[in-house]
Amino acid sequence: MSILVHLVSGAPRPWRVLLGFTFKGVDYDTHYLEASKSEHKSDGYAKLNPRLTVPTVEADGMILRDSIGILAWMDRRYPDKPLFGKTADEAGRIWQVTMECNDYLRAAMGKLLVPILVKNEPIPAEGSGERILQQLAANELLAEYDYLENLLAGGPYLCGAKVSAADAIAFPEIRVVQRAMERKTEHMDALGVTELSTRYPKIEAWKNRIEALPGVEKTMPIHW
Ligand SMILES: N[C@@H](CCC(=O)N[C@@H](CS)C(=O)NCC(=O)O)C(=O)O
Repeated sequence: MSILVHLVSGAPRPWRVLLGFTFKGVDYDTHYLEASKSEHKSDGYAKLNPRLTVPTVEADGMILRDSIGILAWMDRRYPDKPLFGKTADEAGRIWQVTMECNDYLRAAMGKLLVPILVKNEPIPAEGSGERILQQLAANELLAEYDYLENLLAGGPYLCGAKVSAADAIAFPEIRVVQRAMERKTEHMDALGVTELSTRYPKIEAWKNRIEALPGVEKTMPIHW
């Protein structure tokens, strides 16, 4: 089967899909769209994905356009190395953490980093409304880090001994936060988002563990 993933470099949701294929050892091709040129808003792309979002996956005539839907599809299509577990209990646990990372980690990360990393806004003045909002977003993100650090007390991956869909959802978010810390150090420091690698040693070890898995290097954003 030939698999083509349409994506934007560094966008977390398509990155999930690349990681899913990678964890399973399934080959895929990529088609990078330039968000700065609105290539994902073109008429041609709209035919594939009327929501004009990434990812979209084409697989032998099948077109899929939701990252979690695509992970669920690939788990049935390629049942080896399941992403959503084998037993009912495993599936329940993995879906729960997957959706928590999708709903809470993703939201906290977006709220904090869109102004800083995407809109390139300066550090807001101390006491300003914007500064208070960014501080609240930073606190939300750190609460999600606390949660993940606790989860990782239970095993090398978020849902235990084996890599799962939950790791595919969380990893891109955590890597983008690291990117923000490297590129916007002063801004992140001002909000108290500092030294995450020493404050959260289990998350740091997990991140390195995922990065060391075969094929993960190929999933990294091409513009980084
Ligand atoms: N529910 C969809 C959401 C896809 C989505 O919003 N992707 C973002 C990138 S991470 C996107 O395409 N943003 C561009 C835009 O909305 O213009 C999924 O999980 O695949």
